Amino acid sequence: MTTLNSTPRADGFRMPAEWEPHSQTWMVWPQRPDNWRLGGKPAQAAFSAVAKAIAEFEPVTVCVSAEQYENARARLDHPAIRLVEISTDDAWVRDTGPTFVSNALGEVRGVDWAFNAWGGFDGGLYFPWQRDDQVARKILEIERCARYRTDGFVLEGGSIHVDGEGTLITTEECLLNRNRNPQLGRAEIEQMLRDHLAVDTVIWLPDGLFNDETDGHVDNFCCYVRPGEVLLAWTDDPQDPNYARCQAAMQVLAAARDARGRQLIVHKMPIPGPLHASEEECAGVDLVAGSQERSPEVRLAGSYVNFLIVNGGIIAPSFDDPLDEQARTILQALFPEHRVVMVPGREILLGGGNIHCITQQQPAPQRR
Ligand code: KQY
Repeated sequence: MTTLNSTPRADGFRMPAEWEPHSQTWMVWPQRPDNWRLGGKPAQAAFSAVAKAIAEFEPVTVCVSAEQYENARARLDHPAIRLVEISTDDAWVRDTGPTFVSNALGEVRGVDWAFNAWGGFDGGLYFPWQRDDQVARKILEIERCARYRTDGFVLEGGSIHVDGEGTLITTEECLLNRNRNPQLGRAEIEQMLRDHLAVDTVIWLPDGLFNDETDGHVDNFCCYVRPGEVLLAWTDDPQDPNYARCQAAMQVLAAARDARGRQLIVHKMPIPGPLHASEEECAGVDLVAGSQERSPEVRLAGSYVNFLIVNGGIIAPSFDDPLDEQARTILQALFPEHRVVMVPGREILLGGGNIHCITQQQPAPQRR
């Protein structure tokens, strides 16, 4: 495979918006018992439902270990779902997979960011993470896509959203965290984003959602729905620990201008819950030193913003919550040309993320 020493921007590549056409979506099969309760069985059912929902709109490739191949193949019984055997540490391909970039000639390449399990030895969620750090490279190799590797620069795909027209949204809580790139300041981090994603404007929200174990990934809090319009997780309850976070994000978004000089329209999405894991759910997770502990006292970072845009569809989590239908209505109104499909997201949330976090879109080659 080819690893390039240049940057995507210098080579005429940019990160497309998620709503641009995909050739497929990538996922990874969950199995680690210190993150997924009951040996991953409920999570495997949840991931299967997500994969099959996406497969109604576009092809899906699921990476699976050798020992889980037979089981995964039997459960992912859909003609549009392909399995490939890849060793991983866990199942968060948004963060471990490549960020695909494309050019006007219809070529697709990938950025392989360094990965440190969301903070390395300073708050990271497990050790070792070497196999997860290799996922992007392996996917690019399978797809015969050239690779840009950012050795020493840590970034997860869930910590960024782009509008495809030169603007990126992220959070200071994550990207400026000392457990990612302590050697770099804000300006240097912005420069990495400019060089690797071909963006011109970076909008920095102060924080992500309360208790998000990724240190506030933006994909659980705020996303683009089209150029100039974002969707922000929202509460009007001053007692909610998310209140100050939402207010601070709104202030930044209201004052922001995007790369094309637009003022942003901000849509609000209610936050489900508060949601908590039950005693029984927590008891089903293996206790391993260095892995994330689970407790019913800790509020889960549940969010309807953690959805995936696919070709003609929106795949969004539901939580068996009274707000589920309102979330669906909001999404359907924001995406009138897409069909909104809600898939139970609780099991994925118990592992620390949701549908956007467990998926990675690969853009279709497009001549522009
Ligand atoms: O939400 C994500 N992007 C990843 C969450 C990782 C949680 C590991 N327990």
